[in-house]
Amino acid sequence: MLFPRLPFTVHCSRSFFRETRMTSELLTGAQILCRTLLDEGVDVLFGYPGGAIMPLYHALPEYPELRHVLVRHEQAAAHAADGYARASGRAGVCVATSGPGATNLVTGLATAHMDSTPVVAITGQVARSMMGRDAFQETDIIGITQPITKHSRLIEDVVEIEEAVREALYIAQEGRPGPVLLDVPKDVQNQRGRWTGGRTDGRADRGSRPSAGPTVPPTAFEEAVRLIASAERPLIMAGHGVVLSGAYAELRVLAERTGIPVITTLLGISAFPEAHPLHLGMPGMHGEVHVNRAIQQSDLIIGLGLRFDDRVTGNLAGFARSAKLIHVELDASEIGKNVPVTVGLVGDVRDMLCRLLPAILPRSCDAWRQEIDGFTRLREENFQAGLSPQAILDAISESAGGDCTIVSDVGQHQMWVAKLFPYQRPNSHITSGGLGTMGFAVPAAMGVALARPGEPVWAISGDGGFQMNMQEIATMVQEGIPVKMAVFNNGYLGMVRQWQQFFHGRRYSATPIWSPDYVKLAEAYGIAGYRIESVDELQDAVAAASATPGPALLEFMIEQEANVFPMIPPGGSLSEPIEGEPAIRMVPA
Ligand SMILES: Cc1ncc(C[n+]2csc(CCOP(=O)(O)OP(=O)(O)O)c2C)c(N)n1
Repeated sequence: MLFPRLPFTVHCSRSFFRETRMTSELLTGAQILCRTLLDEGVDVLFGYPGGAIMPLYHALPEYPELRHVLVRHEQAAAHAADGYARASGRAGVCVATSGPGATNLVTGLATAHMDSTPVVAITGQVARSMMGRDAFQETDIIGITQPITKHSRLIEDVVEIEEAVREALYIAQEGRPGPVLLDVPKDVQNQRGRWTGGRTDGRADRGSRPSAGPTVPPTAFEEAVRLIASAERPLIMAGHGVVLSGAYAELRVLAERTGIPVITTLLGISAFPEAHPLHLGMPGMHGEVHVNRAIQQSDLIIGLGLRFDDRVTGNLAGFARSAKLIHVELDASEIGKNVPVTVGLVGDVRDMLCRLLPAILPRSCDAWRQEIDGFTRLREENFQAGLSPQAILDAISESAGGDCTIVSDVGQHQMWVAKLFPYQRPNSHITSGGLGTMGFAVPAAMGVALARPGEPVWAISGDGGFQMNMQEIATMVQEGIPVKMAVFNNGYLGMVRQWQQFFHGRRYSATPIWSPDYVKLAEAYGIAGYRIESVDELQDAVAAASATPGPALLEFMIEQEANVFPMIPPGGSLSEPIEGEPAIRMVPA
């Protein structure tokens, strides 16, 4: 498919801009910003221009190696930077103007904060002389984002820029990653200064993730080894920290040497091969019954890089009451925050496993595994024969030879995607876990696609979440980003409808949702569009979309009132799963 030609490419001659760059001795703050980003290895910015960030946009054409992706909404810029970061392991960078541009980033920054993703946001600010006067498009974005950033900084003079950019990238990626915001007043972007080109701090290159945390006493390792050797019903719970530290091989060695079954949390999915005989599945609110039951009967949980949040534990008072806990976690403040620990190992998961593994002796857990095999395994059987999520996900996996990245949105489809897709490669499942941000999938998938060029990337959304950021199709067309977008259309805000069905007497208040004709929508954007209504059409449509070189949109007409089972009711214990619609009951206000 041909992408539309863009008029602006003919307006700027790159050689002209290069010349300007080489001859000027003193650079503007905006030029220093671009140079430093490049020097730190940044190759793509997701952004949207406006008054207070115009000097940066004026400088950008001089740095063609710094690709700028013009999104259609700043929220998408933050999610795209987040997706880029999750897929590459390196910070993603987004740019916005002051005021509404900056505030549009907020949801994306909160999403990155909750899921520990390294994102650097650069916002324009009104000129220093105008600050504090309620100037046009002035907003206190540092104040607004303070609770949802790891670090933020107002740059008050051009001399700070170079060091501030290096520091921002370092802080975003160092230790437990997170978002960082740099607010740059317009006149500082225009101020002239010198670019030193030197890494003054001697810190590690961009992309590395030095481990933090206090020294772990050897006795803690000894205790962990002893517990692992003697437990009768041990489990490994692998979280996002395994992905962030890249501890795939170490996790596998630990599991295979000991025979300990592995559970993967929503953000831990694809940290361990889905089809591995030791893989049990996902725990928590929508976790499989046998997984939650194993947790409840376990005598030792080895938690690797996870927070034990409420969606995983259910009611804390009833969580894994017979289990001791070894908690391996980079962020010391997570140890003991939700669940009492027996041994806390504070450090990067991979580093900690590398230190632990030499002392771990082979053992087996055959009796325990047989016991778990005997637990009920509930499948998604509430789907009538037809276009089930399983069939759709199998077709997608098959079309990519089992090797693609799935970026999911939030809702029922997210749970199906988490539980039913046969993930084969590490870090191939990307979703907004902590904040549960609808509208995440489409823009985040753009970032993933740029971080993994040439690899198949699918964004899977519900009809609600897709409509929150579907404007980004235009970005994909303009930039030639070949994401395949799947919409699971059930005509409802499905997950909320399910709660209404279960806990609000089937009062479907504001959950039926109308959709446009997605095939025509695709056509309007000049991309391939498919509506799939039956299983018979599935293989051909998915294969055709996969073979399309550019973006494609597929609408899957799924059953309208199917539910995600099993489900632990909010506030309930993991021991009390709902496996069908409960007797009608209302949630107290
Ligand atoms: C931005 C945002 N607004 C509201 C919610 C609350 N919420 C969670 S799931 C959901 C329904 C999602 O519906 P849809 O996108 O159609 O997916 P489905 O559940 O049908 O698969 C809603 C409204 C949210 N998570 N994020």
